[in-house]
Amino acid sequence: MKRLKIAIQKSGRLNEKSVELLEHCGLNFENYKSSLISPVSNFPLDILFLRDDDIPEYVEDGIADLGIVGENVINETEVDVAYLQRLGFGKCSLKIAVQNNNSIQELHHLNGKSIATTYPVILEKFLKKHNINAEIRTISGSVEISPGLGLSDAICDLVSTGGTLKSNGLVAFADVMSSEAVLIGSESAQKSELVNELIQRVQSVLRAKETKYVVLNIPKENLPLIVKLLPGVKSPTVVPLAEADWVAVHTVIQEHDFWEKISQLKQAGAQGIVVMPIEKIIL
Ligand code: PRT
Ligand code: ZN
Repeated sequence: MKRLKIAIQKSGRLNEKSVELLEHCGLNFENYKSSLISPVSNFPLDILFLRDDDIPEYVEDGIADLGIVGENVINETEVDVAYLQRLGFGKCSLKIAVQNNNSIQELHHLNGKSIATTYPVILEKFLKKHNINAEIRTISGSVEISPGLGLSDAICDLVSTGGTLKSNGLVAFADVMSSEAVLIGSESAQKSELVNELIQRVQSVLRAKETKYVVLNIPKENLPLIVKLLPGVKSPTVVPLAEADWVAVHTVIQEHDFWEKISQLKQAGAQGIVVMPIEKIIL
């Protein structure tokens, strides 16, 4: 059987989470920083460790069947690849920023100004879309210092916490794009059964991350109230307790409204609430 190849970042912001995701998919492989390729021992898959900028093209050319990379890199390299799954990590936004108290505060103020960036392709499209005529200065890194050095009037760079902008006396005023890590595939990869198997594993890991397993005790008479609050995977499992008129309810709760749900459950009479992480959810 043909072995698949997946390209992930060798080192950098996406490396650790990419490796972790593949491990949670049950794949066994050595994660030596020195190796460029690592075979998975229990699935017909080889892992290629590359610079993130190279990943979209490797996938477009079919050298790798799959890749994990930020959407910003995909858009910048303008490749033709299939988006197979958003992965929920490596979240950031590409923003335009200027020095504090600058007179540039709205997009149209950028007309006739210069913007330093490592994302000239995305920025050019953005400026065109908004009919802005600004000069793009493509640099290879440390974009945040260019206004201070007098190299440009503004910058267009990735922001996650905002700490870098702040410590360089910059303030963002326009969002160019938001980005997260995605699983991409080559044209042929989408038809492969092995790829589908892998996507399903990835999805079951992601679903599990978004949910918590919850066990709680409740007086039997309050059960209808609780069942309404907890749709669960299908419906909650109800187990009798030694104490008559009490039951234990087993269910899952979504991460996004977790605390809200817990407080509703307490109000509905739930006691002894135990919360556990879920490893996988296979539908
Ligand atoms: O060596 P290689 O080419 O593989 O890596 P790289 O240095 O090009 O990329 P790397 O590891 O820095 O980032 C990989 C990917 O992580 C990016 O392509 C994004 O998809 C994603 N990502 C998420 C980020 C950030 N958050 C981020 N904050 N990439 C870069 N940054 C930088 C940003 O450029 C700025 O310098 O972090 C700084 C801002 O961070 P805050 O937290 O201060 O706002
Ligand atoms: Zn890079």
